[in-house]
Amino acid sequence: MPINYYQKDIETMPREQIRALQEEKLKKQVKHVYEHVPYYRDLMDKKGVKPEDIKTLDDIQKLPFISKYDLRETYPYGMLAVPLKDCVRIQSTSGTTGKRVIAYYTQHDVDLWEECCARAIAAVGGTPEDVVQVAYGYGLFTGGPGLNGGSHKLGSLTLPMSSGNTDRQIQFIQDLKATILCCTPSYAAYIGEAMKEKGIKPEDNTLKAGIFGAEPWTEEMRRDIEKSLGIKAYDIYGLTETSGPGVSFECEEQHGMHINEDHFYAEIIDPETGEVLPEGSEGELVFTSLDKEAFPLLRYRTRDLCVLTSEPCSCGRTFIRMKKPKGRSDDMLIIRGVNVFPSQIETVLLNEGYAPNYRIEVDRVNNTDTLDVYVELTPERFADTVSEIDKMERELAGAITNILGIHPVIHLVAPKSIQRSEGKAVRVIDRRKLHD
Ligand code: DLL
Repeated sequence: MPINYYQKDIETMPREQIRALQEEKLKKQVKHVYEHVPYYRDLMDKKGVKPEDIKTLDDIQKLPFISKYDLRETYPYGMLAVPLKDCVRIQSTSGTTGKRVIAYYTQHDVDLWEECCARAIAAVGGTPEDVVQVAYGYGLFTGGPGLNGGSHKLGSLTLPMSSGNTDRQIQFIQDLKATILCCTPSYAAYIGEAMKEKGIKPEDNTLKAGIFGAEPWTEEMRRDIEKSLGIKAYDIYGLTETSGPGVSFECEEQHGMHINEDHFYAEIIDPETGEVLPEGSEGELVFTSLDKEAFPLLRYRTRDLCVLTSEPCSCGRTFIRMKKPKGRSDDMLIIRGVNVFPSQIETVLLNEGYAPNYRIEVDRVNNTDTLDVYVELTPERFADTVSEIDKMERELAGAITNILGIHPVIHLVAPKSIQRSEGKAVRVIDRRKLHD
């Protein structure tokens, strides 16, 4: 099968040319931001750097970072770099961790974003022959609008389902013969589970691929979804601050996500010191939007922890790849002094044969952190007697202790007792924050 691209010339450009293109765009972008965003101009002035000082890509390191703090400070219009009349759209984050981030788009910015999403759909084999079911939320969240626009650009038949109403999702997959499903991985797992309950076998649906992102998910979760839906499951990454989904996407090789480097320049930094780390090191991802007009963030700190590689990929795409992000640095739990990512617990649960329906609760009792993991029994992992359940709980606690080095309390609970997610799953409840 020939490799499917949306914009082959750009996606397979020699790396020197990509870097030359980035350099040229960066210089223009810094000037644009300096001239139109007084807040960032002040940050640059305080650092003693002028647009003329940015002559090469490496000079980017002279520029100040931007973080969520700055976006809150400048809410709602302070980062806007064009007159409001030139904007045609806003999108926004959910604002669960504070004030919402509002992202603005000119028509050029919407086109650029949708092109990135079209590349992602093409990379999983998408063509105008495909029926793309978009089950990410629509509205302020970027998931639905982004993949919707990408599918249009590609010329595929687009089903703008939004998230939720799982029975209808399954009915449309069946009746309209959807071939590509786009939603969060946790919702994909839920749709797979619901299909099974309806007696629909994985081979009985027409889906061939899924494009799943917006939350961290493990390789074990990928295999689980692939099995339950009978598809190949691909990762897609992005954030509202940089446009939305499509900053990077997986190709059929599935060895990391190719970053759309003609639009975004990526750096990995030490989250403590801000120092730029060499390729291959794990650190915080930082993005610079090279040609967005309305909301062009320079050196935006994502808080996502990740590794970059520019080793050639056999798909022919030359864009640098990022590994699956481990999660945001602020998703990391510190429990009894040990760093714990929820994804580590997910890996153990799925490897031990449980389904990806779990909840992690952290608390502090008598000055000691407690870790409780609630996991559902499944038809495959089931026990009737208390002693059997005790044994399974002890075994699972042992498996998690081996990986994390701290001992959790496991609660095996009835099938279907943990709430399913139709969007981004909320799996962690940290009650220590409530006490503080
Ligand atoms: O989640 C954009 C998106 C929509 C991406 C649909 C992919 C698919 P936000 O709501 O602003 O935007 O959240 C962005 O979600 O900083 C990561 O922490 C996390 N995230 C997004 N994609 C992935 C992924 C959208 N593939 C934040 N793996 C980011 C892990 C992801 N984390």
